[in-house]
Amino acid sequence: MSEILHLLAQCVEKGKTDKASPYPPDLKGQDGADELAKLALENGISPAEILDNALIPAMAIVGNRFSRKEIYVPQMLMAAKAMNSAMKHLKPYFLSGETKRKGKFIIGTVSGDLHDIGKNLVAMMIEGGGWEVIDLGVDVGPEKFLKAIEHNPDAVIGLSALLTTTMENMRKTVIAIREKNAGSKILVGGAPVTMDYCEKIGADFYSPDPQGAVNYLNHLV
Ligand code: B1M
Repeated sequence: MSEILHLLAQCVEKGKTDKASPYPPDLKGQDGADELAKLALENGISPAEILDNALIPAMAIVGNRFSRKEIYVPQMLMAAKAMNSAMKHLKPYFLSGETKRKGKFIIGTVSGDLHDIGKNLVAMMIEGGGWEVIDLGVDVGPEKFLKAIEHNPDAVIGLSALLTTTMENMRKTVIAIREKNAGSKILVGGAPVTMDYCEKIGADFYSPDPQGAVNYLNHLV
């Protein structure tokens, strides 16, 4: 791997967004993900190579550390922030269609539920895993999911719920999606959700954490 990609991966792993960022202290004053992604493109490294050989593997390392409880939400958010500062240089290439992504992922927190911290982490990790993410936000009713699926029929759907009371809305959303789009793949998650519940409501997969969600999506392509 080129030295630039190696340094870029290290910045994402450690959450170093740009040169001005004082975090982490051991990289203070050094280029961050922002400058290194720009430098990589200037050196002729393709956006796909930057994504596949630096950003995705670095985010996978971060996701696995989070799953093993070796790091916590703040470190993961810093890593995602660093990845986003690199992604802003790559996005124009993906949006122009010059570079392909693995697929589309529609995510939202189900209706009645305003919790979005976990949902945002999942969205960031999946975007970091090379997918285009369509984030519908919080308190998303079945109709809004169906509209998004209508525009993106091949997308994988992700439902998040943090309240025992809104788990019922997750079930209703799965039923509504199944009625209109029987073939859609539906991933569910959130603190009160379990694999048992996932099976009971007819969703395809449950992941307790973002990395499991990324692994599931990757196994579909
Ligand atoms: Co609320 N809240 N909250 N809350 N809140 C909980 C969830 C609660 C457990 C606190 C408690 O009582 N101990 C409790 C739920 C009890 C229950 O039903 N079992 C609760 C309650 C009761 C409420 C209110 C009803 C309180 C009230 O008003 N009386 C109210 C409801 C509002 C509503 O949604 N309609 C409410 C409001 C709020 C705030 C707005 C103040 C705020 C949310 C801010 C926000 O999200 N922007 C809030 C918060 C912050 C929490 C706690 C403290 C933290 C949740 C969180 O962000 N965790 C929470 C208690 C706790 O967990 N300690 C609590 C960190 C986050 C990274 O974890 O979201 O679990 P989590 O996501 C994980 C995994 O679950 C997974 O990956 C993430 C990373 O590992 N995951 C997925 C999540 N979605 C996934 C989707 C996937 C795959 C994996 O695939 C699609």
